[in-house]
Amino acid sequence: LGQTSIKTRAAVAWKAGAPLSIEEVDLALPKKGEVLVRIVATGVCHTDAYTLSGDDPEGLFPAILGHEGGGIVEMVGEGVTSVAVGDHVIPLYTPECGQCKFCLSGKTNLCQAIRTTQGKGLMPDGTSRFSKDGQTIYHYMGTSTFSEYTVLPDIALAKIPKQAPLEKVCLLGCGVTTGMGAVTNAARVQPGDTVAVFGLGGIGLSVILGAVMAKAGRIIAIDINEDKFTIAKQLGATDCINPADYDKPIQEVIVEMTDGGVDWSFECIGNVKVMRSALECCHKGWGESVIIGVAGAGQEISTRPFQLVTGRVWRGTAFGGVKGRSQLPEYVQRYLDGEFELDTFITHTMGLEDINHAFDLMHEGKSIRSVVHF
Ligand code: NAD
Ligand code: AHE
Ligand code: ZN
Ligand code: ZN
Repeated sequence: LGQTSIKTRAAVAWKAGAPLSIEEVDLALPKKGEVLVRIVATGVCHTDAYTLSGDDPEGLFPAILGHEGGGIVEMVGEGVTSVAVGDHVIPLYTPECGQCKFCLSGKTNLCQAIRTTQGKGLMPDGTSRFSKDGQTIYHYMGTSTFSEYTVLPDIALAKIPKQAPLEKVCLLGCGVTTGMGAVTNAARVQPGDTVAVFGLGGIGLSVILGAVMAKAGRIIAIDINEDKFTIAKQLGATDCINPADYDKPIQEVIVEMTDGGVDWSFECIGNVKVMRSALECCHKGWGESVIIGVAGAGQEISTRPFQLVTGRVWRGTAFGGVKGRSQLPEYVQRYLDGEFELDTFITHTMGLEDINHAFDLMHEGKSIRSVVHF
């Protein structure tokens, strides 16, 4: 009684470039409008590695990373009515307040209700719930799923069916939804369309999954790591190519392969040079390129404006354009209905104590997704 905080086991990023440190930290109980969630499982996304590397201009330390989780509501703060203790939830780094200009626009999933404080590693009231020996530890992407317990605003929780296995559908908290959503929301892939996918990690492979569901005619998968081609083909890629095998720019190769270019391309790496190739492999007059990859601080994209003058379109997307609270539960239901599977993406599982291994596997190109079980 009168308790104001709990202890939780978490992987702490004390500084850029250093391994995460598994320790017990303090977590203040949820305040007004907030919810305490027990994370059951979390995927490790390249964006976690990107921020840990120090390349993220918004990166803050010390922080508890992680944004691809699944969990169970343990306690609700004052005024919370949208979720209750025992509900199964997916944390949302793109929340949905339903009331801001962005939510009401009908044009975007980028709710801005709490974006400013979220980018500062803080809860909407401007403070952190995490600390260790009195020192503040920052939240990350509003989710901090690399902690057994975490606190989120209720607008950042999607309530999902209890029969959905959290250790699988956690991937819908970022990677798989991002790729699938990009195909239908950012692009509008039509039956028979030709698609190019640059980068065959969790995101690119999910784009392939989405493109197959959209009945794309040809799906060209591009990676410098040919080990990724097996799963890409298994998911439905029709052509797998390695830019290192050609002595000319990969965009020229693709334009020749496709009688003028692709209808849609997706950059799923975060490499600004590849972003250019992805744009320039698009068909003159109508081809559109979607940027999904996140590039490091100071990086900029470039191309000849002529590429756009002649009808190619450059666009981008976060979380596949999916509105978390109103639309993510449908993705979970589609998974439960057997429309797609997630096991192909989960190449490794481990306990929290081995989370640094997940980062090693990612950097070595050996994993698609590692899922950490608490
Ligand atoms: P990943 O590390 O699992 O996969 C990246 C893939 O790109 C790897 O297979 C790698 O071999 C390949 N690659 C690297 N350099 C390449 C090159 N020059 N040419 C061809 N292939 C190359 O990463 P991921 O988790 O799939 O994430 C991919 C990107 O998407 C990251 O930048 C991540 O931050 C970003 N992301 C964005 C969103 C969003 O909402 N926009 C969501 C999730 C992830
Ligand atoms: N902090 C980076 C931007 C990182 C970024 O673009 N994140 C994506 C999600 S990546 C998930 O794996 C996103 O949601 N972007 C929209 C937003 O509001 O952050 C930087 O460059 O500052
Ligand atoms: Zn992610
Ligand atoms: Zn909003």
